[in-house]
Formats: sequence, C-alpha cells, structure tokens
Amino acid sequence: MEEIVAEVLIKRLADWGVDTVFGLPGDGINGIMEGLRRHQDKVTFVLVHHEEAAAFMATAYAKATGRLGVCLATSGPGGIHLANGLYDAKLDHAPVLAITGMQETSVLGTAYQQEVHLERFFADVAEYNEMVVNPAQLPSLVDIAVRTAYSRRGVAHLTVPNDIQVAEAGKNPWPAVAPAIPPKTAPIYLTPAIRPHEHDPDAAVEVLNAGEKVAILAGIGARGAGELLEQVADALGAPIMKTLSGKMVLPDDSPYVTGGIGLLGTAASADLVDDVDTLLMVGTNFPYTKHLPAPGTVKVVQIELDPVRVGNRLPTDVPLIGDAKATLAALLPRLRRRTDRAHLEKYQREMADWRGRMAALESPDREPIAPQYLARTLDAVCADDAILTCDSGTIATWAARHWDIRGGREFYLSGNLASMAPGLPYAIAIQHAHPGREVVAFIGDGGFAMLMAEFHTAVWHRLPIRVVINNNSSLGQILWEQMVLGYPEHGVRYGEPQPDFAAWARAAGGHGVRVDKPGELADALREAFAVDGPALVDVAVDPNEPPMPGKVSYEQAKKFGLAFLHGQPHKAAIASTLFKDRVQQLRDS
Ligand SMILES: Cc1cc2nc3c(=O)[nH]c(=O)nc-3n(C[C@H](O)[C@H](O)[C@H](O)COP(=O)(O)OP(=O)(O)OC[C@H]3O[C@@H](n4cnc5c(N)ncnc54)[C@H](O)[C@@H]3O)c2cc1C
Ligand SMILES: Cc1ncc(C[n+]2csc(CCOP(=O)(O)OP(=O)(O)O)c2C)c(N)n1
Ligand SMILES: [Mg+2]
Repeated sequence: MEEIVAEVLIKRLADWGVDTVFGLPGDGINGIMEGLRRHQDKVTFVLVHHEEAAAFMATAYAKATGRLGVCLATSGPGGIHLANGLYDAKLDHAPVLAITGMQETSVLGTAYQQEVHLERFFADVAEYNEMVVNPAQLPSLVDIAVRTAYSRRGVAHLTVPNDIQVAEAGKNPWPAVAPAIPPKTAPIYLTPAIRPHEHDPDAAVEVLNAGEKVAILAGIGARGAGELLEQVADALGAPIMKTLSGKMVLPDDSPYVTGGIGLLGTAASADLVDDVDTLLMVGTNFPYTKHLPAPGTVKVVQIELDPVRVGNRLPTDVPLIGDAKATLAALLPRLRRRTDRAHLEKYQREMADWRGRMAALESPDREPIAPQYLARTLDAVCADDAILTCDSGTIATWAARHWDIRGGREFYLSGNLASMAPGLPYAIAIQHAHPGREVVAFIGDGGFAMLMAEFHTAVWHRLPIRVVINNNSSLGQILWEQMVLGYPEHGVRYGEPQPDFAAWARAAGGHGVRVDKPGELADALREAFAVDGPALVDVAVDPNEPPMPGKVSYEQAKKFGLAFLHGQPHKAAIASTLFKDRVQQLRDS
C-alpha cells in the first residue's frame, strides 16, 4: 500500500511523543482515520461521543501532563463542536493541537455540503492556524503547529482537505515556480529557561524586605514551587492566598495558607487583601480586580513567565519576568527574616476560625444533605494523591472550601473560560494519562447532563473514574447570582421528572447509585470507590444551600433581600437554610 499524507501526519505526531488523539470520525476525516488505523501501534485513538468532550480531554491531558493534547474532528459540525474545549485551552494556557477535516480542494468555494472554513472559524482561538493544500507541506506544518502550541501555550489548528489526506505522501503535484523547496524541519522543542536578568531581583528584594505587612498571592504558574513559596512566606512573615486554579500549588493545611481569594475564597483572605502594604504575586493572572487591594495602596512585586501578563491586574512596582521556581530561589537567600510574626499569626488565627465555621457547615445532621457535607465526606474518602476535576457552578465553591489539597493531590477546572461540563471529560483524559491514579469528577447535575454520554466513553475504554454529582436539580450558581442582583430566580430549576443519572450509569455498563440520606453517603462513596470500573454516585443535596462569599457585604445582603421582596420563590426554605447555617456556625464555634 502506498503511503498517504495522513500517515505522515500521524507518524510525525508520534515523533513528537504524541500517544493519544481524542476525537470522533466523520466523512471529512476518513483519510486521517486510516492513518490512525495504520499506525495504531504508535498513537491510540480515543473515540468519544461529542467533539466538545474531545477538546476538553485534549486540554485536560495537556494540563495534567504538560505535554501536547491532541483532538480530532470532522469537517463542518465536528470542528464547530470542538470550539468550547479549545477556548478552554486558550484561556488556561494549555498546549493543544486540533486537527480537522475540510472538503476536497476541488470543491472549495462552491458552497459544497459542510463547507465550513474552519481555518477562519478558529482564527480567534488558534495561535497557529493553517489549511494543508499540498502534500509537500507535511510534516513541516505539524512541526510548526506543535512548536507554536508549546511556546505560546495555546491552540494550534491544522485542517486537512479530504483529497490531501489520501494523496500520496510527500508528492508535490505542481511545478515549483519560485526558488522554494519545502523546508525540512525537526520535531524538536526546547522550553526556554526564563529567569530575571542578574540585577532585576535587587528592587524586588528591597520592596519585600521593607514591607511591614506582606502577603503572597500564588497562582497555577507557581505549580512546583510550593516549598519555596513556604520558605519565602516564612522569611517575610507573609500569609499566602491561592487562586482557585492554583489550589493545588500548596496544601490547604499549610500554616502559611489562608485559602482561596475572591468570591469562593475565605474570610481570612478577604480580610488580608485589605490589610497589606506589600503584595508578592507569583504565577497568577487572577481576574477579579475587585478582590485585590485597591491600586496604589500597596507595593506590588510580580513574578510572571509571560511579559504580556505583567501588570495586567495591578500596577506592578517591580516586575520579574521568569519561572516562578527559579525566581523565588533567586530571591530567597536575600530576604531578611522578619522577627515580628504578628501579621502572620493574626491570619493563622483567622484561618483557624474559618476552618471551624466551615466544619460547622459540614454537619452530617443536616437534611437534605448539605453540599458542604458531601464535599467533606468526599475529601475523607479520596486518596492522598487523588486528582479532582470540577465544573463551573456551586460545586466549585464546595470543592474550593471543603475538599483539601494534601499529599500529592491535584485539582483541575476550567478556570478562565469557566465552562460548564469539562469535569467529566477532564477526568476521562486524566485517567487515561495516569492509569494508576484515583481520578474523581465532582460535578453538578447541569454540567453532567450536558456531556453525560461520555460516562459510557469511560466504561468502554475501561477507565475507572469516579463521578460524584452534587445534584441540586438546578443551575444553582446562576440561581444565587440572580438573587444577589436583587432579582427573583427565573429559569434555573429543572422540573419533574428529574433524570435518573444513576440508572444511566448502570445502563452505560458502570456502577450507579443515588444517595438521598446523609447517613448513607460515606458508605455509598466508599463502595463506589472500590468497584472495578467507572462508578457514579448521584447525591441529592439541598437546593436551597447558598454558596456564600467569605465576607458578605451590606450591598449583597440588601440585594438578596430585594429578591425576596420581588417574589423570590422558595424563600421560606432559603431563609430557613440561611438561619440554620448561622445557628450551626455559632453553636460549633
Ligand atoms: C465557578 C467559578 C468560580 C470561580 N471563582 C474564583 C474565585 O473566587 N477565586 C479565584 O481565584 N478564581 C476563581 N475562579 C477561577 C478564575 O476565573 C481564574 O481562572 C483563576 O483565578 C486564575 O487563576 P490563576 O491566576 O492561578 O491562573 P491563570 O489565569 O492561568 O494565570 C496563571 C499565570 O501564571 C503564569 N505562569 C505560568 N507558568 C509560570 C511559571 N512557571 N512561572 C511564572 N508564571 C507562570 C501564566 O503566564 C499566567 O499568567 C472561578 C472559576 C469558576 C469556574
Ligand atoms: C457552557 C456554559 N453555559 C452556561 C454557563 C453559565 N453557568 C455557570 S454555572 C451554571 C450552573 C451550573 O449548574 P450545575 O452544573 O448543576 O452546578 P450547580 O451550580 O448547580 O452546582 C451556569 C448555567 C457556563 N458557565 N457555561
Ligand atoms: Mg446543579
């Protein structure tokens, strides 16, 4: 059999170390599927049910391994389905290659069926975006696409017309008119060692040593620098706040950590933001400027790998362009140890108080099941090196506050796109990448329903993920957002009949169980975590439990009250939940 272009594509991906492609076939990529079939010993094709899931999987694969994630979709609708997952990669800086099909070159421009110009459609999302129109362009276009995805930490897209996919490999059908021969490139990328210039740290050291009340904000860019962060925090007597995406950077029980920052953060972090004169930002592009110190009130030192993102959120006094670990290591020996520990100790006391308040909400005595109790029980059942994926929704609040990072635990969500539904495909891709690890998707009923077919993907690919649904029968996050705006909820609760997710899990060939009673929860989770294969636990939680901010402002409380006045349904149940939460906290504190 003569070698076809699709084989060159797949073999070159293998040369790059790609071992997995997530996708779904179609008439626009039959040639590429043949390339995958012929080289299945090198690259595994993971068939999914929805291309959006394939793109989320590629993103998660990249986030969890640091290696390129690859997804594949057919021309037209298949490619369009990828878009959401690709934006997740773009916004969270994950290297991903999307490969799509295109109609034959001979019909392009004739409004042929499924003629969607995906290279135009992906113009915004992709850092590199090309249509292959000549077999001789390969494998160089693969090399440049992959290098761009790595170096720009984003999406590269190659679309390959049907006829090119099955054309003879390497053949250039047209006579060359310019003195150009296709370049011979190599499948090589070297991550640059980015560190500050020799004297850049001087100013940072001066500002940090001069600070009376210093705080650190650590983001996901500081991953791997946890111990150094703690040493710097110790020297400066500085508490460390973590972004939600950066939750796994440091253990939640670290004596320096004040937990999350922002709406999902802790009261300790909220107080700290208003009580610092110097802020050290490390590997973060935290978007909610309202939750940062007011510009001009603090001195800011920022360590950031990408010069484009320095000073994005606060006017930075001392920017340090460099890798978090290398830069912290350069700073550490020059920091004076602060002997006055009062600032740090104040926030250690606040955190002890916060942990007590959170523990009170995790009570097993509350019925319906409190989502806080669900997250804490899940925390207790999960292994010390479990990997948790999470969706956008109130689940993010419960995971942020009631599921702890300790040991080798990891945590992933769609941070900056904040999309619903990635939790399940993320878990599948991460389990595929790390076969021995415990991988748990902690997701909402709304997010699960969007891509629930992928549970079957986990089953037949024998990927023993655990799916735990925080089922409040509603789009809970939006329900509370509407009320905080002063509007009664509208269009956010799913009606009867409710879907039976546990039955779907069993129908798909996995383990599925529904839990309504707090007393049954721990055993149901333990059983599910022990089964040999994918398992789903659908937990009915209190739909009237609000994800409260760490500190409630007067304005928020007033708007909440207005929603009640304007006809908020279920207000008796909501008021009673709020009241019971407060009583529980007071009783247990
Ligand atoms: C429902 C929901 C609610 C949310 N609520 C909150 C909230 O209350 N609080 C919150 O914090 N987040 C929240 N988020 C997430 C939020 O939207 C942002 O995605 C998140 O805050 C960004 O975190 P980050 O700055 O760590 O990550 P990113 O935005 O990804 O920034 C990381 C930065 O690190 C840099 N970097 C990468 N590698 C390195 C390196 N080696 N050295 C130095 N720098 C490096 C990158 O260039 C980048 O600028 C929420 C998300 C959802 C879905
Ligand atoms: C694709 C997408 N659609 C809509 C939204 C807006 N949104 C954010 S959270 C949320 C509710 C999610 O519901 P669910 O998954 O049940 O989680 P819950 O908030 O109830 O815990 C919605 C609609 C979004 N972020 N992404
Ligand atoms: Mg819900």
